[in-house]
This record gives sequence, structure tokens and C-alpha cells, in this order.
Amino acid sequence: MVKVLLVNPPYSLEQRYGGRMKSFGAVTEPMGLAYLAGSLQASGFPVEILDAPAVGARADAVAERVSGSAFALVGITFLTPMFSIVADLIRRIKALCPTTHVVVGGPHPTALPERTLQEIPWIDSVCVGEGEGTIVDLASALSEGGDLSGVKGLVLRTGEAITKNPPRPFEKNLDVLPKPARHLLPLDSYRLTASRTKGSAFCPTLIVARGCPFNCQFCSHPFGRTFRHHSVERIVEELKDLKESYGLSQVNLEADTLTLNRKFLLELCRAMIQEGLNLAWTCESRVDTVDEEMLAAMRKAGCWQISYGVESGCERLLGIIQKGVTREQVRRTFAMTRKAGITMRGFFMLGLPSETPAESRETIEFARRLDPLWAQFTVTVPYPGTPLFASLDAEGKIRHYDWSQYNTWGGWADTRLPYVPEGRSEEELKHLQKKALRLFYMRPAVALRFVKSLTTLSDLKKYARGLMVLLKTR
Ligand code: B12
Ligand code: SF4
Repeated sequence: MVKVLLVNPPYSLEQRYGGRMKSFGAVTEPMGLAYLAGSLQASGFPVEILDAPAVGARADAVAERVSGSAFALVGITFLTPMFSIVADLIRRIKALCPTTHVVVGGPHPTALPERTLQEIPWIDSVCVGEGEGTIVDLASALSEGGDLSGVKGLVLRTGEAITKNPPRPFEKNLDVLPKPARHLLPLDSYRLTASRTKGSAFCPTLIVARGCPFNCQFCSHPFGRTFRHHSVERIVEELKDLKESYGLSQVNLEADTLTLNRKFLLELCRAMIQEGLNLAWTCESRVDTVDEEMLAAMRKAGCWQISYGVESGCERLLGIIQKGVTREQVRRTFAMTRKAGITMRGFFMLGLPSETPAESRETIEFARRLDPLWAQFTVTVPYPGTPLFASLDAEGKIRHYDWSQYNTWGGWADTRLPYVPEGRSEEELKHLQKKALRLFYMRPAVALRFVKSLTTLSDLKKYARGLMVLLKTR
């Protein structure tokens, strides 16, 4: 049976957020790789995970690990801005181990499988979509002599040609997937951002559901449009495992929209209460998928924070991106959530198609008025696989295809923006991203709130560091 190494590429916090913001970034478990490893182990394959950012391994060290332990199959996950790091990594691996099969997967190669094989000539195959079944079938085929033509979901390099195998449908019943192999991850190395944790930064992620039926134009829907969730029993079991093995007190429940299925959400909350899990948890959601009863149940079950994608404070732009919500709905849900005793993070986008400077100011002003505990302002990046990318590309409005620069923190990381709305300039948008944070956080009410919430010296240091960063960017 082939030996498999799964790699999270060495994409650093500095590359993601820039020098000034890097210390505020999260180092999170690569849950996709943990799921793949769980499936491989359940099928009897020897597998290891190398999470390069978590353990501080550079590309040369990863390549040496592959050659040193004779892995026959290496799987690499990647998002668009990791492109050049992944290309360099695979070049090194292939130079040391030319016969090792290198497969890539994740949102970027899923969106552009053929183009990825063309642009990175050392890749052997691309996994499109969910990878659990595909990686097991690929490892089996390689173990049995190497005929990969029957591996669904794979796009292959065969000599000069690229062959697309039949697609692999999304798994309908998520419970058939073996549990993610967290024991293969360096769990002590992970930390979530201060805005998402209480006390300790140790807050693992548990994947509750996949898929989303909404139509936001900037989203790439890597898990399709059908909402599929793990059963309540499986989620509770995984939470209990986590508590027993790692003594966790807080957890992040990950789903594109956790609150989409009301009945499921209420059952989950009920079970968490009945089982006495006593966990503090956070999640992400949409303002139009919660109501008072749900929020009360969530609070009772331990939810203390919800991150809402608000995106824009301008009704016209909300329409253009097909968010499907109005400013009024946002206001109402923020008030309802506050009343339920749950804190909020708000995500806002700047530089949406046709956005004027006045509309950008409207978004920042809306954020200030909504006053979530934390606000995040990102620059609009049309990621491949999104309707936004498809339409801007067709209109010839994509400025460049240097994937490594596709970073929503471009103002901080100083990357070259792939899209700038007509009449705006790159420089102005980058300044605006920094200014938005200053306008949001440097308010007396916010300062007072932070001072009141200080409990430790390290909290004080953290806030002081944040303030210094904002001041220095003026
Ligand atoms: C949680 C989340 C985050 C978290 C944590 C991410 C993490 N763990 O690395 C935070 C907030 C830190 C984050 C940050 C970013 N994120 Co994010 N994030 C997500 C979110 C909501 C869920 C990801 C997740 O946990 N999935 C669950 C696991 C099980 O799925 P998975 O990793 O995709 O893996 C499965 C398949 O993809 C496949 N697969 C994946 N890798 C491989 C490898 C092989 C070999 C094989 C065979 C298969 C395979 O099999 C896996 C199991 O089925 C997604 C949206 C979404 N629904 O996916 C966006 C998403 C992945 N993020 C996105 C982006 C752009 C980013 C940022 C780059 C933003 C930025 N700074 O510009 C950063 C970079 C993060 C980083 N890792 O360095 C985009 C990616 C788009 C793209 N084309 O690359 C997404 C898709 C959202 C969107 N806009 O559409 N993110
Ligand atoms: S941004 Fe969120 S709500 Fe919108 S389509 Fe994507 S996952 Fe669904």
C-alpha cells in the first residue's frame, strides 16, 4: 500500500496579512487534510500530515521530508494566493523524487483544474471538489499498478495531454466520512484570532455542514449549493471526543451557514444542552437565517459570538452582489442578536464592482452604526470559481492573473489588486482598507469597551499592539 503525505503549504501569516498585521492572524487546522487523512487511515493506508505554517517548515524542509521517507503519493491543498508557493514546493519535491505522484486539491485547483495543470507543469493530477473518496481511490489505484482512469473526480496529466475523468458527486450523507484525523495534526500550534476566542487562543474547529444555496457573487461554493450536515449524534460524539482528548472548553462550529436549517439547528442546541457539554462556541451566519427563538437556543447552548457577512452598507451594491438581504434586515438581526446576549463580528467588503467613494464611506459608516464587537474590512477579490470572476473576466476587467496577489488583505499585505472598480485607484483602495479599521476602532466607545473587557496583562498588551498598528498606518 502506498505511503501518503498530505501537505498544507508554507504560506506564512506575513504573506497573508503583511508585516504589521501578521501577529493578529490565526493559525488554524487544515480540516480538509484531516478529513482526507481520516479516510485514508480508515482504508488502511499509512498517512502523515505536514502542516508547514503550523510547524514553521519551509519548502526545502517539506521536499526533504518527502524524499527522506519515500512517500509514493503527496497531496497538497491550496487556496488561490498560495499559488507560487505551491508551484515552488512541487518543483522541489519533483526534483528530489521524480516518481512520487503529486496530487493537488482545494478551492483553487477545483475552480481551475486544467489551467492549474498547465501553469504548474510538475503536478500529476488535480482533485476536483470533495476529496475523501478521490484520495482513497487514487491511493488504491497507485498501489495496484497505477491505472488512474477509473478514479472519479480526478483531472490527470497523461504525457502531453490532460484527461478529465468523470466527476465525483458530493457526498450526500456526511456521516459516512470517517472522523477527521486530528491526532495527526500539531494541535498545540493552533491559535484562533483574539476576536474569536475567550481567554485561551486554543479553539479547535469542528465542521458541522457543507454547501450553501445562496448566490453571493463573490463566493466560490466549493461544496456546492446543497446544504448537507452531519447528524446531531455525530457532532455531539465529535465534541465529546474533543473534550476528552484535548480538554477543550471552546470550539468554532464551521459551516457556510450554520443556521440555514432551523430544525437541525434547534435539535443541535437541544442536544448540546442535554449532554451538558458546557462549551463556549462561535459560528458564522447570514442575517436572514436566524430568529429570536434560534438565537435564544444558541445562547443557551453556549454560543457567545456570531460572525455575520454584511458585505456592504449600500443597498445598490447589496443588489449587485446578490447578497439577498437589505440594510433593514441587517439592522434588525444585529439588534436581535445583541438582545439575545450574543456578540458579533461583521464582515464588510470594499471596492465592489462600480462602488463609488461615497458608497465606500457608506459601508464604513454602516459598520460604525451597527457597532459589532469586531469588524473586518476586506478588499474585493474576484476569486476563480466565483460568478464575480466569470463576469469581470468576460468584460476584460481583471487586471492580472498573478494568483499569488489575490489577497483580500491587499492593503495590509501590499499585494497587487486583481480588480479595481472603474474610476477608483489601487492606491486609494489600499489606503481605504486601513482607514476603515481606524475609523471603526479608534472611537471612544470602542476604546471604553476594550478597557472594560481587560482581564489580563496579555489582553492589555494585545490591545496596545493593535492601537499602535492603527496609529502607525495613519
Ligand atoms: C474557515 C475558512 C477560513 C478560515 C480557516 C481556513 C483554513 N483552515 O485554512 C480563515 C478565516 C483563517 C480563512 C482564511 C482565508 N480564506 Co477562507 N474559508 C474558510 C471556509 C469558510 C471553510 C474552509 C473549511 O474549513 N473547509 C472544510 C474542509 C473540510 O474543506 P477543504 O479544506 O476545502 O477540503 C476539502 C476539499 O476542498 C478537498 N481538498 C482540499 N485540499 C485537498 C488536497 C488534496 C490532495 C485532495 C485530494 C483534496 C483536497 O477535499 C477536502 C475534503 O473534502 C471556506 C469556504 C468553504 N466553504 O470552503 C473559505 C475559503 C476557503 N477561503 C477563501 C479564502 C480566499 C481565504 C483567504 C485566502 C483570504 C485572504 N486572506 O485573502 C485566507 C487564507 C487562509 C489560509 N489558510 O492561509 C476562499 C478560497 C477561494 C480560492 N479560490 O482560493 C473560500 C473558498 C471562500 C470563498 N471566498 O469562496 N478561511
Ligand atoms: S458567502 Fe456565505 S451565504 Fe453567500 S453564497 Fe457563500 S457561503 Fe453562502
